[in-house]
Amino acid sequence: MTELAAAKAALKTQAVETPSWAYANSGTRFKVFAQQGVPRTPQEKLDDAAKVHEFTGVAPSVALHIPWDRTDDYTALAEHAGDRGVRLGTINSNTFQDDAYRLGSVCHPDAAVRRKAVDHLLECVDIMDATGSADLKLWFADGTNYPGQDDIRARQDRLAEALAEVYGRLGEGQRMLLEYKLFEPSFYTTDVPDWGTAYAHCLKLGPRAQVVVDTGHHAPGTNIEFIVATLLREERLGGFDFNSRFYADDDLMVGSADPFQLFRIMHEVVRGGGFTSGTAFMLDQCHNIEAKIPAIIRSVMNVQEATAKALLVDADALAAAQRDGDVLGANAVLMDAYNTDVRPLLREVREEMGLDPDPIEAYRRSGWAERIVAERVGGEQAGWGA
Ligand code: PSV
Ligand code: MN
Repeated sequence: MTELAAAKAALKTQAVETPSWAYANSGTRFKVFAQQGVPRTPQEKLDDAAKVHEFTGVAPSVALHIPWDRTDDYTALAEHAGDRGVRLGTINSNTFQDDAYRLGSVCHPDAAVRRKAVDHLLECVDIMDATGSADLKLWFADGTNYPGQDDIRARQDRLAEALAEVYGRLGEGQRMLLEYKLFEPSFYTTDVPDWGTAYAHCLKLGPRAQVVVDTGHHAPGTNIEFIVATLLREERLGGFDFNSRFYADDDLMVGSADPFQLFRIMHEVVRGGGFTSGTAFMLDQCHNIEAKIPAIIRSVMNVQEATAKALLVDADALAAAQRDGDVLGANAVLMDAYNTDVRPLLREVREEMGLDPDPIEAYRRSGWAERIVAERVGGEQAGWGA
């Protein structure tokens, strides 16, 4: 197979998971701007996600957030997804929106609060059993705001204990993905602030505990591709939460602010065998002012473009230049791939997959946007926390 044919084949099998909450209303702490046609139920979120998959061909699964997507019958929800050509993906836990969690969840000084939090995580594994989901994603808002507020070390012990209980409950083929975040909502210490802390916990738990890299969760200037390379090398890169940031955890469209960073990340994914190692490629985004479904389609396309460029890196020429100590030559090999216009290639890939070459335009023509505005009248629109 030629290199181009291999790149095309890889692009056709790519899978980007979209998050249920991206289809719902969201905003900032200042204002949530409601949009017309926004889903009112988890089922309607899946209907929208199915459209993203229909037009891109590479967004076959949807991440749920519990309790935002709580429903009486998860098996029926999985069937609803299946009927529309998608499936339920990662189950995201939520231990940050209950009054009990003011001082933390699994790291809280009170054992009763820790119990409540762990019970929620165990409930998430029950849901995975019903939905057939393979991954449990954990992100903890735990931390402290003031020096001395709590014992930093004891909080790590509590975290380890909670994680061990949940890890022990995982069924065959299920994984625990631990997500780190530099800061927010805690501002002095965060209990899982970085990949090193997440990795240390995962290492103790076992091979099915892996780290999630949310691209928005780092200090400015952090070399995220180095983290990706390292975690892949250690076989602990569980997945990505893709999004884009300018300042903090802005949850903007992946690849919008810094497509070059996304390319560098995907280059390390390709280099480290991330397409075959079970790494999950998820979006974690909120579309506050832009139309949601086309924004998600655009995000999926941004990931595809970065991936295509990464697949086009001439690995042999790069290795040769690196071996020769040819600094500029090696850099040029990488830049050549980045500067390639891969849009014609992706249009071809889509046509070969039986899709419209322009997913955004195909979505616009489909009339789905008008239909949901007309049909989704009344009821309560889903939102962050609803
Ligand atoms: C936390 O900021 C986070 O990145 C986690 O993944 C949460 O589950 C998600 O955002 C909620 O949007
Ligand atoms: Mn995230």
